[in-house]
Amino acid sequence: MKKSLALKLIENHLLSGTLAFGEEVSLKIDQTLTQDSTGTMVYLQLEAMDVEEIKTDLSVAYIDHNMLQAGFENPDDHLFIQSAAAKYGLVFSKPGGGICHQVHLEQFAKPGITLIGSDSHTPTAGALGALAIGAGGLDVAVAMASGTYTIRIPKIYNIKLSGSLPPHSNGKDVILTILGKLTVKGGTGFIMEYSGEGVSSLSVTDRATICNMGAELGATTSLFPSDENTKDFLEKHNRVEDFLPLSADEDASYDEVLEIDLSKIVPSVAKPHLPDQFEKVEDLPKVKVDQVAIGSCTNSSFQDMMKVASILENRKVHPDVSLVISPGSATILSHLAANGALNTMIQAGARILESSCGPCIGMGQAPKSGGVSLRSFNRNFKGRSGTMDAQIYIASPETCATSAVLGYIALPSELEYETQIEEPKSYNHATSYLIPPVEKSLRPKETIMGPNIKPFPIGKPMEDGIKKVVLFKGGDNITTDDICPSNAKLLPYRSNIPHLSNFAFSTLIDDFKERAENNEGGIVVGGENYGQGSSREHAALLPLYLGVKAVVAKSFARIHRSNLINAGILPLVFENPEDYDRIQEGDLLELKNLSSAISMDTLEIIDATQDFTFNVKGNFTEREIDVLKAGGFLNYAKNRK
Ligand code: MIC
Ligand code: SF4
Repeated sequence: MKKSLALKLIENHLLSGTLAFGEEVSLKIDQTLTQDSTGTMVYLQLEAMDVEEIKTDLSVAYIDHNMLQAGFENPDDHLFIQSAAAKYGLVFSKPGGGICHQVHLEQFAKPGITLIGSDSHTPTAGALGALAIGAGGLDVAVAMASGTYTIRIPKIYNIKLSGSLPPHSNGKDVILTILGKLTVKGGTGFIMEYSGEGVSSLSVTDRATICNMGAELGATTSLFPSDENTKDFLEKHNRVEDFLPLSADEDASYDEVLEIDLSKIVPSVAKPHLPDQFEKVEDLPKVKVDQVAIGSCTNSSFQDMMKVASILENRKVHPDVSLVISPGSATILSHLAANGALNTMIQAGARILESSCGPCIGMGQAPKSGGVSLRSFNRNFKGRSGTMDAQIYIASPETCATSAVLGYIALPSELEYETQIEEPKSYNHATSYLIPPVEKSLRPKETIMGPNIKPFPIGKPMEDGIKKVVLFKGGDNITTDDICPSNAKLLPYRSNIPHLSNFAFSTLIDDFKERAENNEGGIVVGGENYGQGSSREHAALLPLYLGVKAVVAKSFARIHRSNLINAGILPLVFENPEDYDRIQEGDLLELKNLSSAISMDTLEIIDATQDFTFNVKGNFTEREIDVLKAGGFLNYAKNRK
């Protein structure tokens, strides 16, 4: 069989299982990454599993999300992670070093490797031909402990590129176009594999933006071939020895194909409040902007920053606009400082933020009430900016910078600027932010835990039946930001589940915790694509802590489904989506004989309030059944010792 690149990489790392769609396989994992907002859980879990040594070639612990240090909580988390990095022999990337995905691309990711990260945008490294998958914290902890990751082989979606990008378009416009066509659930169950003669016209930077936002399609990962541009990128980052040419077999077979002519890609936006709300900038009515934010793991590369500087050169930010810029890594920031671009930005009136996630995760720079904010980021979920009624648009850095000058969402071609950026021949990596693994004999035995770090909840073995009330019924595309909101006030509590549980579902309802407490736990009902967005396992741990036993939805986002199972919560899918309409909040639902029913094709649920029954599907693998029966992965792992 002619193979796609994705299948070749899976085959190269296959430890057990069959190379066929839907099969559960175990893969060898070469690298892992964590960031601080999910990382504290990863390291608490490593501790709980009594892991002594990690099995990967390289694991990096980044600090890039929680950077405000408004109280002791964040710095305590940073120190805990640093101490865990020392204990387990990881590379530690200090606060200020940059956003995990950008730094990993620059310094560590390589063609042909496998990488698992506790962040949904880990697939950014697919730009270099790495098989890079975002996962819940526990799965990353297990990957570090065992050097393996278990996954069901996804289908492969081929995005066939022809032509080349026009000068005012960015990789961002390509992925916004794809999102407009396929929607935020169009990639669910797929690896997006790019091919075609158009690939060679895209820099690794543009490829990284495209792979990054594959997460917004719900895809397992995204992947580009490794070619001359890959070699050039690695050469400039002083590690050409990591180059390995990689591509799919000619005439490889794919499950789906979408053809994109790059020469037709024009500057575009995603309108509020989802990344698939595509519109060409030329078709937008005049939208006045209050704030423009440029950066994030999607679009904060050297080239992006230089285009922004070129647009701002000898111009001023519009008096009614606040422009904030966060370069993706200390390496980029240092180059901008050395070549004068930083000065250009400052002279134009931009506010320069440190190299971190910042406003992308609501850590500061919330827009004014009802304000319009245009961002070069990847997610525009309602409330994520920190202002519930703000209108967030997403676009390329070029569109953002032009709009910051003109005061409304504008086409980059409205201003003259340098569209061809010359990169440094050799990047001067800001390695002072990276602490290499501590030598084995010198590794500390203990980690350092501040008072804000609370133990995480552990599930109880599954009972034979569930009889619980529907605590909340939500619609389609509920995000993990809805289930566990993140903003400057809450992010410092990522290692404190009891505190965070007060805010479960709080972007949607005010009293979820109260409902859960009054009913001694319960069941949640959702529509399509339940749990899309972030990989944060907190979106499973808060419900676990509050006694949620099952989530019944029309469909689930991949990472969240795994996180629910790891937490011992049943993710069940309506067999007949119309039953969703019948169920009401407050209904008492009953699942009987669960120990045997869980292995069946379909399970029956009785709605005792309305007196009818309906079927749901679990579609669990053997391993998932064992994890659920044990009451979550940690119990399962303990039982197996
Ligand atoms: C995000 O973009 O939502 C985050 C913050 O990076 C998350 C991880 C988190 O919730 O900490 C992600 O994408 O996985
Ligand atoms: Fe950070 Fe935003 Fe990227 Fe998430 S999407 S890793 S918050 S920059």
